[in-house]
Amino acid sequence: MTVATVYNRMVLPIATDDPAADYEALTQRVSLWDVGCQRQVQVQGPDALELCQYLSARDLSQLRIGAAKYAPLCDHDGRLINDPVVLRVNEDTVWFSIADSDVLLWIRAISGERGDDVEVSEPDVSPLAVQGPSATDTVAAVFGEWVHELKFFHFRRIHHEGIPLVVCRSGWSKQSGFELFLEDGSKGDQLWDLIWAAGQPHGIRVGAPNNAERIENFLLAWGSDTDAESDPFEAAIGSYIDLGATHDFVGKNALLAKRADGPTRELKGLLIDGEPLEANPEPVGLQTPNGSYAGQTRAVVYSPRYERNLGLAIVEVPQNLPGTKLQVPTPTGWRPAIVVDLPFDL
Ligand code: THG
Repeated sequence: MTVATVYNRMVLPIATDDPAADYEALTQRVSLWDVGCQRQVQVQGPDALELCQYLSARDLSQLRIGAAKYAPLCDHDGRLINDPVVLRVNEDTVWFSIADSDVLLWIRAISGERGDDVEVSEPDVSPLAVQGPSATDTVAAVFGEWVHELKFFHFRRIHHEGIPLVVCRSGWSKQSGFELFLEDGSKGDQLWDLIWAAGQPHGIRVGAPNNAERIENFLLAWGSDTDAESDPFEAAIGSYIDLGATHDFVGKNALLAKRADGPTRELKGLLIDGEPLEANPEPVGLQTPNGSYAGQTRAVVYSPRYERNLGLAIVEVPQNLPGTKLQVPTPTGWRPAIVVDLPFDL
Protein backbone atom coordinates (compact mmCIF):
# COMPACT_ATOMS: atom_id res chain seq x y z
CA MET A 1 0.00 0.00 0.00
CA THR A 2 1.43 3.32 -1.01
CA VAL A 3 -1.52 5.62 -0.34
CA ALA A 4 -3.25 5.89 3.01
CA THR A 5 -5.50 8.25 4.90
CA VAL A 6 -6.65 8.72 8.48
CA TYR A 7 -10.07 7.35 9.44
CA ASN A 8 -11.40 7.19 12.98
CA ARG A 9 -7.89 8.29 14.05
CA MET A 10 -6.38 5.17 12.52
CA VAL A 11 -4.48 4.48 9.30
CA LEU A 12 -6.64 3.39 6.39
CA PRO A 13 -4.70 2.14 3.36
CA ILE A 14 -6.53 3.30 0.21
CA ALA A 15 -4.46 2.31 -2.83
CA THR A 16 -1.29 0.65 -4.09
CA ASP A 17 0.97 2.23 -6.71
CA ASP A 18 -1.03 0.34 -9.37
CA PRO A 19 -4.71 1.41 -9.19
CA ALA A 20 -5.55 -0.50 -12.39
CA ALA A 21 -4.32 -3.73 -10.80
CA ASP A 22 -6.27 -2.93 -7.60
CA TYR A 23 -9.44 -2.52 -9.64
CA GLU A 24 -8.78 -5.62 -11.69
CA ALA A 25 -8.23 -7.84 -8.63
CA LEU A 26 -11.41 -6.55 -6.98
CA THR A 27 -13.64 -6.95 -10.02
CA GLN A 28 -12.10 -10.13 -11.54
CA ARG A 29 -10.63 -12.11 -8.62
CA VAL A 30 -10.43 -11.35 -4.91
CA SER A 31 -9.05 -8.48 -2.89
CA LEU A 32 -8.09 -8.33 0.81
CA TRP A 33 -8.54 -5.07 2.71
CA ASP A 34 -7.45 -4.01 6.18
CA VAL A 35 -10.45 -1.95 7.26
CA GLY A 36 -9.75 -2.19 10.99
CA CYS A 37 -10.51 1.54 11.19
CA GLN A 38 -14.21 0.77 10.66
CA ARG A 39 -14.57 0.76 14.44
CA GLN A 40 -17.50 -0.75 16.29
CA VAL A 41 -19.49 1.10 18.89
CA GLN A 42 -21.13 -1.55 21.05
CA VAL A 43 -24.42 -0.87 22.80
CA GLN A 44 -25.27 -3.54 25.33
CA GLY A 45 -28.00 -3.84 27.93
CA PRO A 46 -31.75 -4.16 28.45
CA ASP A 47 -32.49 -0.88 26.62
CA ALA A 48 -30.05 -1.43 23.75
CA LEU A 49 -32.61 -2.08 21.02
CA GLU A 50 -34.93 0.71 22.02
CA LEU A 51 -32.01 3.14 22.11
CA CYS A 52 -30.76 2.01 18.69
CA GLN A 53 -34.21 2.48 17.27
CA TYR A 54 -34.22 6.03 18.63
CA LEU A 55 -30.75 6.78 17.22
CA SER A 56 -31.37 5.44 13.74
CA ALA A 57 -33.27 7.17 10.94
CA ARG A 58 -33.91 3.71 9.50
CA ASP A 59 -36.41 1.43 11.22
CA LEU A 60 -34.42 -1.24 13.07
CA SER A 61 -37.38 -2.84 14.84
CA GLN A 62 -37.16 -5.95 12.61
CA LEU A 63 -33.39 -6.35 12.97
CA ARG A 64 -32.82 -9.98 13.95
CA ILE A 65 -29.87 -11.57 15.67
CA GLY A 66 -27.39 -12.40 12.92
CA ALA A 67 -28.58 -9.63 10.61
CA ALA A 68 -27.20 -6.20 9.70
CA LYS A 69 -28.61 -3.04 8.16
CA TYR A 70 -27.18 0.13 6.71
CA ALA A 71 -28.63 2.71 9.10
CA PRO A 72 -27.90 6.44 8.72
CA LEU A 73 -27.61 8.53 11.89
CA CYS A 74 -28.80 12.13 11.93
CA ASP A 75 -28.58 14.89 14.50
CA HIS A 76 -31.61 16.81 15.77
CA ASP A 77 -31.46 19.20 12.81
CA GLY A 78 -31.43 16.34 10.31
CA ARG A 79 -27.73 16.55 9.44
CA LEU A 80 -26.21 13.24 8.44
CA ILE A 81 -23.61 12.61 11.15
CA ASN A 82 -22.61 9.03 10.27
CA ASP A 83 -23.82 6.13 8.12
CA PRO A 84 -22.96 2.93 9.99
CA VAL A 85 -23.74 -0.67 9.30
CA VAL A 86 -25.66 -1.88 12.36
CA LEU A 87 -25.26 -5.51 13.43
CA ARG A 88 -27.49 -7.25 15.95
CA VAL A 89 -24.96 -9.48 17.68
CA ASN A 90 -27.32 -11.02 20.24
CA GLU A 91 -30.47 -10.36 22.26
CA ASP A 92 -29.23 -7.20 23.93
CA THR A 93 -26.08 -6.32 21.98
CA VAL A 94 -25.78 -4.15 18.89
CA TRP A 95 -22.69 -2.96 17.02
CA PHE A 96 -22.58 0.26 15.06
CA SER A 97 -19.86 -0.28 12.47
CA ILE A 98 -19.04 3.35 11.92
CA ALA A 99 -17.82 5.79 9.30
CA ASP A 100 -15.31 8.48 10.22
CA SER A 101 -16.95 10.48 13.05
CA ASP A 102 -17.34 10.28 16.84
CA VAL A 103 -20.34 8.04 17.33
CA LEU A 104 -19.21 6.72 20.72
CA LEU A 105 -19.53 10.17 22.30
CA TRP A 106 -22.83 10.79 20.52
CA ILE A 107 -24.44 7.56 21.74
CA ARG A 108 -23.16 8.02 25.28
CA ALA A 109 -24.62 11.52 25.35
CA ILE A 110 -28.01 10.52 23.99
CA SER A 111 -28.30 7.43 26.21
CA GLY A 112 -27.15 9.43 29.23
CA GLU A 113 -29.82 12.07 28.66
CA ARG A 114 -32.47 9.40 28.19
CA GLY A 115 -31.33 7.43 31.23
CA ASP A 116 -31.10 4.20 29.24
CA ASP A 117 -29.84 1.07 30.93
CA VAL A 118 -27.00 0.35 28.51
CA GLU A 119 -23.24 0.21 28.37
CA VAL A 120 -21.64 1.95 25.39
CA SER A 121 -18.10 0.89 24.54
CA GLU A 122 -15.57 0.32 21.79
CA PRO A 123 -14.85 -3.43 21.80
CA ASP A 124 -11.70 -5.08 20.45
CA VAL A 125 -13.19 -5.68 17.00
CA SER A 126 -11.37 -5.01 13.73
CA PRO A 127 -12.91 -5.82 10.35
CA LEU A 128 -10.99 -7.40 7.50
CA ALA A 129 -12.77 -7.26 4.13
CA VAL A 130 -12.54 -9.99 1.49
CA GLN A 131 -14.18 -8.67 -1.68
CA GLY A 132 -14.52 -9.83 -5.26
CA PRO A 133 -16.06 -12.60 -7.37
CA SER A 134 -13.81 -15.25 -5.76
CA ALA A 135 -14.34 -13.97 -2.20
CA THR A 136 -16.93 -16.61 -1.37
CA ASP A 137 -14.72 -19.50 -2.50
CA THR A 138 -11.79 -18.02 -0.61
CA VAL A 139 -13.71 -17.57 2.63
CA ALA A 140 -15.42 -20.97 2.29
CA ALA A 141 -12.02 -22.65 1.93
CA VAL A 142 -11.14 -21.32 5.40
CA PHE A 143 -14.39 -21.51 7.39
CA GLY A 144 -16.40 -24.16 5.54
CA GLU A 145 -19.03 -24.55 2.88
CA TRP A 146 -21.75 -23.02 5.10
CA VAL A 147 -20.61 -19.54 4.11
CA HIS A 148 -22.20 -20.12 0.68
CA GLU A 149 -25.58 -20.04 2.41
CA LEU A 150 -25.05 -16.76 4.26
CA LYS A 151 -27.40 -14.16 2.83
CA PHE A 152 -26.40 -10.56 2.07
CA PHE A 153 -26.03 -8.56 5.30
CA HIS A 154 -26.30 -11.68 7.47
CA PHE A 155 -23.57 -13.08 9.67
CA ARG A 156 -22.44 -15.88 11.94
CA ARG A 157 -20.33 -15.48 15.06
CA ILE A 158 -17.74 -18.27 15.28
CA HIS A 159 -14.40 -19.45 16.66
CA HIS A 160 -11.99 -20.75 14.05
CA GLU A 161 -8.67 -22.26 15.15
CA GLY A 162 -8.96 -20.22 18.34
CA ILE A 163 -9.80 -16.98 16.51
CA PRO A 164 -13.07 -15.33 17.60
CA LEU A 165 -14.79 -13.54 14.75
CA VAL A 166 -18.02 -12.58 13.01
CA VAL A 167 -18.30 -13.68 9.37
CA CYS A 168 -20.67 -11.29 7.60
CA ARG A 169 -21.64 -11.13 3.92
CA SER A 170 -21.14 -7.40 3.43
CA GLY A 171 -18.55 -4.87 2.39
CA TRP A 172 -17.96 -1.58 0.65
CA SER A 173 -18.09 -2.93 -2.90
CA LYS A 174 -20.71 -4.41 -5.20
CA GLN A 175 -18.48 -7.32 -6.17
CA SER A 176 -19.88 -9.51 -3.36
CA GLY A 177 -17.75 -10.48 -0.41
CA PHE A 178 -17.36 -10.71 3.31
CA GLU A 179 -16.32 -8.71 6.28
CA LEU A 180 -14.54 -10.68 8.97
CA PHE A 181 -14.99 -8.84 12.26
CA LEU A 182 -11.98 -10.07 14.23
CA GLU A 183 -12.74 -10.06 17.96
CA ASP A 184 -9.15 -10.34 19.20
CA GLY A 185 -6.66 -7.86 17.79
CA SER A 186 -3.70 -10.06 18.77
CA LYS A 187 -4.84 -12.64 16.19
CA GLY A 188 -4.83 -10.30 13.19
CA ASP A 189 -1.76 -11.79 11.50
CA GLN A 190 -3.12 -15.30 11.98
CA LEU A 191 -6.44 -14.41 10.34
CA TRP A 192 -4.74 -12.50 7.53
CA ASP A 193 -2.42 -15.47 6.78
CA LEU A 194 -5.33 -17.95 6.67
CA ILE A 195 -7.25 -15.86 4.12
CA TRP A 196 -4.11 -15.04 2.17
CA ALA A 197 -3.24 -18.73 1.79
CA ALA A 198 -6.80 -19.69 0.83
CA GLY A 199 -6.87 -16.92 -1.75
CA GLN A 200 -3.71 -18.02 -3.58
CA PRO A 201 -5.49 -20.27 -6.11
CA HIS A 202 -7.82 -17.34 -6.85
CA GLY A 203 -5.10 -14.75 -7.38
CA ILE A 204 -5.80 -12.80 -4.19
CA ARG A 205 -4.25 -9.30 -4.03
CA VAL A 206 -3.82 -6.85 -1.18
CA GLY A 207 -6.25 -4.00 -1.81
CA ALA A 208 -8.32 -1.31 -0.20
CA PRO A 209 -11.76 0.27 -0.42
CA ASN A 210 -11.76 1.17 -4.12
CA ASN A 211 -12.89 4.61 -5.17
CA ALA A 212 -13.53 3.79 -8.85
CA GLU A 213 -15.63 0.72 -8.08
CA ARG A 214 -17.60 2.36 -5.31
CA ILE A 215 -18.39 5.39 -7.48
CA GLU A 216 -19.44 3.20 -10.43
CA ASN A 217 -21.91 1.50 -8.08
CA PHE A 218 -22.52 4.46 -5.79
CA LEU A 219 -21.72 3.54 -2.24
CA LEU A 220 -21.67 6.72 -0.18
CA ALA A 221 -18.38 7.87 1.37
CA TRP A 222 -19.54 9.89 4.35
CA GLY A 223 -17.35 12.98 4.89
CA SER A 224 -16.10 12.90 1.29
CA ASP A 225 -19.38 12.93 -0.60
CA THR A 226 -21.03 14.89 2.20
CA ASP A 227 -20.11 18.06 4.07
CA ALA A 228 -20.93 19.21 7.61
CA GLU A 229 -24.45 20.30 6.61
CA SER A 230 -25.54 17.45 4.33
CA ASP A 231 -28.78 15.68 5.13
CA PRO A 232 -29.58 12.15 3.92
CA PHE A 233 -31.85 13.35 1.10
CA GLU A 234 -29.13 15.61 -0.26
CA ALA A 235 -26.68 12.72 0.12
CA ALA A 236 -28.82 10.46 -2.11
CA ILE A 237 -29.49 7.94 0.65
CA GLY A 238 -33.05 9.08 1.39
CA SER A 239 -34.30 5.57 0.56
CA TYR A 240 -32.82 4.38 3.89
CA ILE A 241 -34.77 6.94 5.94
CA ASP A 242 -38.02 5.56 7.36
CA LEU A 243 -40.05 8.72 7.87
CA GLY A 244 -43.27 6.71 7.70
CA ALA A 245 -42.28 4.62 10.71
CA THR A 246 -44.31 5.14 13.85
CA HIS A 247 -41.29 5.30 16.18
CA ASP A 248 -39.62 8.54 17.14
CA PHE A 249 -35.94 9.02 16.30
CA VAL A 250 -33.37 11.78 16.50
CA GLY A 251 -33.93 14.30 13.72
CA LYS A 252 -37.31 12.96 12.62
CA ASN A 253 -39.15 16.30 12.77
CA ALA A 254 -36.34 18.12 11.01
CA LEU A 255 -36.24 15.46 8.28
CA LEU A 256 -40.01 15.63 7.81
CA ALA A 257 -39.70 19.38 7.29
CA LYS A 258 -36.74 18.98 4.93
CA ARG A 259 -38.58 16.41 2.87
CA ALA A 260 -41.61 18.69 2.62
CA ASP A 261 -39.45 21.67 1.57
CA GLY A 262 -37.36 19.64 -0.89
CA PRO A 263 -33.56 19.92 -1.08
CA THR A 264 -31.70 23.03 -2.20
CA ARG A 265 -28.80 20.90 -3.43
CA GLU A 266 -28.25 17.25 -4.09
CA LEU A 267 -25.48 14.70 -4.62
CA LYS A 268 -25.60 13.68 -8.28
CA GLY A 269 -23.51 11.82 -10.80
CA LEU A 270 -21.49 13.65 -13.45
CA LEU A 271 -20.41 12.30 -16.83
CA ILE A 272 -17.33 14.31 -17.69
CA ASP A 273 -16.08 14.58 -21.27
CA GLY A 274 -12.61 13.84 -22.57
CA GLU A 275 -9.48 11.82 -21.91
CA PRO A 276 -9.06 9.88 -18.64
CA LEU A 277 -8.64 12.25 -15.70
CA GLU A 278 -6.37 11.74 -12.73
CA ALA A 279 -8.43 10.84 -9.68
CA ASN A 280 -9.18 14.02 -7.76
CA PRO A 281 -10.70 13.79 -4.29
CA GLU A 282 -10.51 17.58 -3.74
CA PRO A 283 -13.76 19.51 -4.24
CA VAL A 284 -13.75 21.93 -7.16
CA GLY A 285 -16.44 24.44 -8.10
CA LEU A 286 -18.86 23.66 -10.95
CA GLN A 287 -20.30 26.22 -13.33
CA THR A 288 -23.25 26.46 -15.65
CA PRO A 289 -22.35 27.14 -19.33
CA ASN A 290 -22.87 30.87 -18.68
CA GLY A 291 -20.49 30.85 -15.75
CA SER A 292 -22.66 30.91 -12.63
CA TYR A 293 -21.99 28.72 -9.62
CA ALA A 294 -23.66 25.30 -9.82
CA GLY A 295 -22.13 23.32 -6.97
CA GLN A 296 -18.93 21.38 -6.31
CA THR A 297 -17.42 18.03 -7.19
CA ARG A 298 -16.77 15.65 -4.29
CA ALA A 299 -14.87 13.02 -6.28
CA VAL A 300 -13.72 12.56 -9.85
CA VAL A 301 -12.49 9.24 -11.16
CA TYR A 302 -11.88 7.45 -14.44
CA SER A 303 -14.18 4.43 -14.63
CA PRO A 304 -12.61 1.30 -16.11
CA ARG A 305 -16.07 -0.28 -16.45
CA TYR A 306 -17.69 2.56 -18.38
CA GLU A 307 -14.44 3.78 -19.93
CA ARG A 308 -15.25 7.38 -19.14
CA ASN A 309 -14.77 9.96 -16.43
CA LEU A 310 -17.30 9.97 -13.63
CA GLY A 311 -17.87 12.47 -10.88
CA LEU A 312 -19.90 12.80 -7.74
CA ALA A 313 -20.98 16.37 -7.10
CA ILE A 314 -23.17 18.33 -4.73
CA VAL A 315 -25.23 20.21 -7.30
CA GLU A 316 -27.43 23.22 -6.61
CA VAL A 317 -31.15 23.09 -7.43
CA PRO A 318 -32.28 23.36 -10.25
CA GLN A 319 -29.02 22.26 -11.94
CA ASN A 320 -29.54 18.88 -10.25
CA LEU A 321 -32.00 17.88 -12.99
CA PRO A 322 -30.69 14.92 -15.01
CA GLY A 323 -29.42 16.08 -18.39
CA THR A 324 -28.25 19.49 -17.15
CA LYS A 325 -25.01 20.57 -18.82
CA LEU A 326 -22.26 21.89 -16.53
CA GLN A 327 -18.57 22.80 -16.72
CA VAL A 328 -15.93 21.10 -14.57
CA PRO A 329 -12.46 22.61 -14.02
CA THR A 330 -9.68 20.03 -14.58
CA PRO A 331 -5.89 20.30 -14.76
CA THR A 332 -6.29 20.58 -18.55
CA GLY A 333 -8.99 23.26 -18.47
CA TRP A 334 -12.77 23.39 -18.29
CA ARG A 335 -14.60 20.29 -19.49
CA PRO A 336 -18.28 19.78 -20.28
CA ALA A 337 -20.22 17.42 -18.04
CA ILE A 338 -23.78 16.13 -17.81
CA VAL A 339 -25.72 15.62 -14.57
CA VAL A 340 -27.18 12.11 -14.08
CA ASP A 341 -29.04 10.27 -11.36
CA LEU A 342 -27.31 7.98 -8.86
CA PRO A 343 -26.56 5.16 -9.04
CA PHE A 344 -25.09 5.51 -12.53
CA ASP A 345 -27.11 3.59 -15.10
CA LEU A 346 -25.00 3.73 -18.26
N1 THG B 1 -18.58 -1.92 6.36
C1 THG B 1 -18.73 -1.80 7.69
N2 THG B 1 -18.80 -0.63 8.29
C2 THG B 1 -18.73 0.50 7.56
C3 THG B 1 -18.57 0.45 6.18
C4 THG B 1 -18.50 -0.81 5.57
N3 THG B 1 -18.80 1.70 8.17
C5 THG B 1 -18.51 2.88 7.45
C6 THG B 1 -18.92 2.87 6.01
N4 THG B 1 -18.51 1.61 5.42
C7 THG B 1 -20.39 3.00 5.90
N5 THG B 1 -20.88 3.14 4.54
C8 THG B 1 -21.54 2.15 3.87
C9 THG B 1 -22.24 2.48 2.73
C10 THG B 1 -22.98 1.52 2.06
C11 THG B 1 -22.97 0.20 2.50
C12 THG B 1 -22.24 -0.13 3.60
C13 THG B 1 -21.54 0.84 4.30
C14 THG B 1 -23.76 -0.86 1.83
N6 THG B 1 -24.97 -0.56 1.33
C15 THG B 1 -25.83 -1.52 0.69
C16 THG B 1 -26.03 -1.17 -0.75
O1 THG B 1 -25.95 0.00 -1.11
O2 THG B 1 -26.31 -2.09 -1.50
C17 THG B 1 -27.21 -1.52 1.35
C18 THG B 1 -27.33 -2.40 2.51
C19 THG B 1 -28.74 -2.46 3.09
O3 THG B 1 -29.69 -2.64 2.31
O4 THG B 1 -28.91 -2.35 4.33
O5 THG B 1 -23.34 -2.01 1.76
O6 THG B 1 -18.35 -0.97 4.35
N7 THG B 1 -18.79 -2.91 8.43
